[in-house]
Parts: sequence; structure tokens; C-alpha cells
Amino acid sequence: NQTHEWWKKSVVYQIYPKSFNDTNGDGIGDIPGIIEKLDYLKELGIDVIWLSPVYDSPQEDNGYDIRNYRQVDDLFGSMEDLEQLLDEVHQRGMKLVMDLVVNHTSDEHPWFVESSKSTDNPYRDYYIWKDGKENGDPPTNWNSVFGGPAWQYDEQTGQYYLHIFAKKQPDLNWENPQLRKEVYDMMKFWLDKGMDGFRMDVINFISKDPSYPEGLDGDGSPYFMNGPRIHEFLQEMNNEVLSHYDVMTVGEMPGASPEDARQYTDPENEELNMIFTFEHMDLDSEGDKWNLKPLNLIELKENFEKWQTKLHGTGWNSLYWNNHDQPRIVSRFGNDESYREKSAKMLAICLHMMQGTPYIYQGEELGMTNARFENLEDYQDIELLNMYEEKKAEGWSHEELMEAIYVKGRDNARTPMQWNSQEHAGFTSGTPWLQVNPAYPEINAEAALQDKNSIFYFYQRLIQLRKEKDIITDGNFELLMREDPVVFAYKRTNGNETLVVLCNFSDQQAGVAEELIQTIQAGSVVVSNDQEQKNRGVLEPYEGVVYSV
Ligand code: TEU
Repeated sequence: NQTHEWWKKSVVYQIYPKSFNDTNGDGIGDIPGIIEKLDYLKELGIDVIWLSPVYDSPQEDNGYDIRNYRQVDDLFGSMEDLEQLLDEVHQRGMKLVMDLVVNHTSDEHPWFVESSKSTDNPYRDYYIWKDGKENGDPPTNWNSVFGGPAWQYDEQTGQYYLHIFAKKQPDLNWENPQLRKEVYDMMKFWLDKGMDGFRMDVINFISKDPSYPEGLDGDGSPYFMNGPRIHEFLQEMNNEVLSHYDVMTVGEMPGASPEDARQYTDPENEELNMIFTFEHMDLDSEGDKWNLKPLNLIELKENFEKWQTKLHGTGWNSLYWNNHDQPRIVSRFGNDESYREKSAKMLAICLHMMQGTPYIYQGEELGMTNARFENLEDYQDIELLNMYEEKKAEGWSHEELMEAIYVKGRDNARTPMQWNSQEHAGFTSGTPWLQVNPAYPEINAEAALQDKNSIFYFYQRLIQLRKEKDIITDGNFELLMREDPVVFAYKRTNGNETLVVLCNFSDQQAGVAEELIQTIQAGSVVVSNDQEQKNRGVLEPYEGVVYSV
């Protein structure tokens, strides 16, 4: 079944439904809104859509807290709408991948409602319940990702339950074979409808160390990331479900190393097709993500080098700059002021010429930027709001906190999609659930489609190139100009074909290494964000160029 490996040649586009396109005026994007924009996505040239959760949910974490895995949330539409979406996606020759959130559910899921009723309820063991310590403290000192302890005390039954994320997101107990079977049945329910695969939320968190050790400074992650039975569980899932369908899978895996990734994605192991690494997203902070530090480009280059070379020939990479949890890349590693278009295109080249399956997050193809809202009240994200309270209590100033939010807050990615220059960027006729980025009169899809030099058409070209040139999918990777602090340069080689990729991450001119100049003089430009007739020994600010040599 995995012999086609069509996902190796695919480009994926992520839709965050709440912020994509609203058709009923409630200020929240919906499934009919996605259907309306399928021709836009087809024009971009993508192959696969990954849809963030649209399941029934109290929306504590925008749908990553599921109440009913087999129902569509009214906010987004109906099951008929979703089936129509699937149908229309397929009619256009694209595929649709669902989000699978099975490390935890909502506390409003009937399993958890039952589980909380008594210690001998048949569903008790679907979740992770433990007695407190002798002094009444939680079972371990683990902190939750969204702040506060990872254990919540339940008065009624006198035990604690584990929640690695919000209190309203209790962790499922994967040690329980009955629970696992329920998950597999639910996956089949969606695949039998014709869905083309899953993006699996924090899937490397599902196996916990059964001895529940204390964490260093409250960090329990060594005991729940890549845990003792993770490979067994994924192999079972593959064997029970995935291997019976022609689908793609990508596991979201914070804390997975390239060595872990090889195991997860080596086809011989029959687990997943690829994973999302977090390593390149963690380089501009230290400790937690809110402790900002400037990006050291050499670290970024060496990180990509590591992933590109270690997975080559064994596993498979996913390639991404953006998703619904990350700030906008043009504001992060590019320059969203004087060089917005230029640097957005450079970043696109840098990523899309590597080996792996590229993911484009909605609005990335327009060069959408981070938002800076004036008041904390303008923000919605649970992670950011909890962080504010927690760090305020630790003594951070309001100004420092707002700055951290401007740089790293997840709502940067979640402002509504900018379709045109009309009110609310054409996203809704009502009041958007999260404000539109005020940049929309300039940055929007309508304007991009009218400008043949737009970022949109640049992405379209890069996607086409991947279809035309097998070297992009198959070639090996070699880092060039390793010590250069501003130029990210690499070579792809496949048989006697070679591509040289040069990206200037600075707003100054930068020199190309002597030993490369001759080679590229003799080569031809495959794609570039600068004029083609120029001095090839010098890179202009934020220039990105690919030579075939
Ligand atoms: O994210 C997993 C995760 O580890 C995030 O907490 C991430 O580290 C953080 O958002 C970075 O700021 C997944 C989903 O992508 C995220 O939206 C959910 O909130 C989370 O799982 C819980 O389901």
C-alpha cells in the first residue's frame, strides 16, 4: 500500500478552518467557505489539504479538544458539508487529510464524563487517574504545556487526572487496549468515508513512562515524549488501520530527534510516513519559547543539514516554516518591512528546494505577517493568555509580555485569511472572532492574483518545479558556505544533475564563496527572486536563487 508514496511528490496546504473563510456571517470560518476557495488552492497547485480539527468541540483550544470524534462542529457546518468538501477536493484531483487528536480529548467527551463518575466506571481506565502524594500533592511535579500543574484534582473520586495541555484536555490512557481499539475504529470511520490520511497531533506523547517519575524543574517531557511503547502503538495502528488504505500520515512530534524520526518514518518499521520536527522552530528562544533570542543562522543551517542528511535514503522529512502554532515566517526569519516580498520568496526557495514534503500554511503564499494588537483583550489563544498571567505573577512587565506575544504568540498565525481589501479583508460579513491584521489592504489574495510577480505566483512556480524536477524530491543534500553567518547555501545532487541554492538572510549584500562563483557562472538560473542578469558573485539583500550547474 505504501508503494505509491505519492506523498513524497506532494505539496500540502494547511487550512485552519476558524480563520479561513466565513460564509454565514458569524465571524467564524466554515466548511462551505473552504469549498468556495478550492479553485484558489487548485490555482496555487497544491496536492493535499490538511484540515485542522472541525470535530464537535467546546473550542477551549480551537478544536484540539474534541467532544465527539464522529461529528462536525456546528460552527463549521454539517457532516454533509464535510462530505461535499471531500467530494469537491477529489473532483479537482486533490486530497484531504484530517487532524487526528488522540493524545487527549475534551473533558466534555462522553468517555471522560463517564470516566469521572466513579473509580470503577467502565471508562475509568480510558484516562490517566492517579492518587495524589501522601501530603495530597499531585502525583508528579509535571507542569502542563499551557501553564499550571499537569494534574487536576477531582473532588468526586478523590484522584487526579493527567492533562499535558489544558485542564479541559485530559490525556487518554493508551495502555488500555479497549481505548486503542476505539481510536482505530474511529480512524476507519473517516478513512472509509474516503479521507486521504491524518496529521496526528502530538502523537509521540501517547506512551507515558508507567513509573511516572518526577521531572527536573517540573518538566515531565522525558517521561511522555517518545515513551516506552510509542513504536509498538504506532505499529499496531499501522497494522490495524493505516496499512489497509492508500493514505498519508504525518506525526506532529515535539522533542523528536532525527534518530527518532528515522525510526518513526523508515518504511520498514511500518509506522508513519513523516513527522513534524520542532527543532528548527526552537532556535530563536531558550528555555521556553517566550524567552526570545535572535536566530543564529549557522544553527539553523546545521539543523536542516542534520535532518536532510540523516533521513535521506531511510525516512522522510516534512518541510515547514509555518503552521497555526507558529508566528509568521516573513516576520520571523525574513523582513516584513522593506523586504517583505523579497524575503518571503527567499524563504520559500530555501525550504522548497529541500528534500521532503513541503507544507504551506494559509496566508504564507501571500506573505502574511505577524499582527500587533494593542490590548491583551484583542487576543484569544489559551496558551498566550495563560502565559501572560503566569509570567506576570513571576514579575514580567506588561511591555515585555506584549513584546513576547508580538514575536511568538500563536494568534499571529490565526488572524483571518486576507482575501481582498474590503472590510474584514473579505473574510466575513460579520465580526471576525479574531481581528483581521490591519495590513490587509496591501496584503491580500485578490491583489496577489493580479500581480504576476506576487509571492503567490512564486509559490506556484516552486510547486511546479517540484513536479518537473525529480532532483528536488530525490537528490541528496550538501551544506555549502557553512561558516557564513548570513547566507544559507546548499547543493542538491542526483546522478549527474546538480542544483545550487543560495539564500541571503540579511538586508545587506553578501558575497558568494569564491569556489562557487565559477560553477554558478557556468550554470543557468532555475528560479530567482531577483533580476537574472547580474553579478553572480554577489547576493542582493534577501536574494534567493537556484542554479542548475
Ligand atoms: O501542538 C503541540 C504543541 O506542543 C504545542 O503546544 C506547541 O508546542 C505550542 O503550540 C507552540 O507554541 C498541538 C497543536 O498543534 C496545538 O494547536 C494544540 O494546542 C496542542 O497540540 C494540543 O492539542
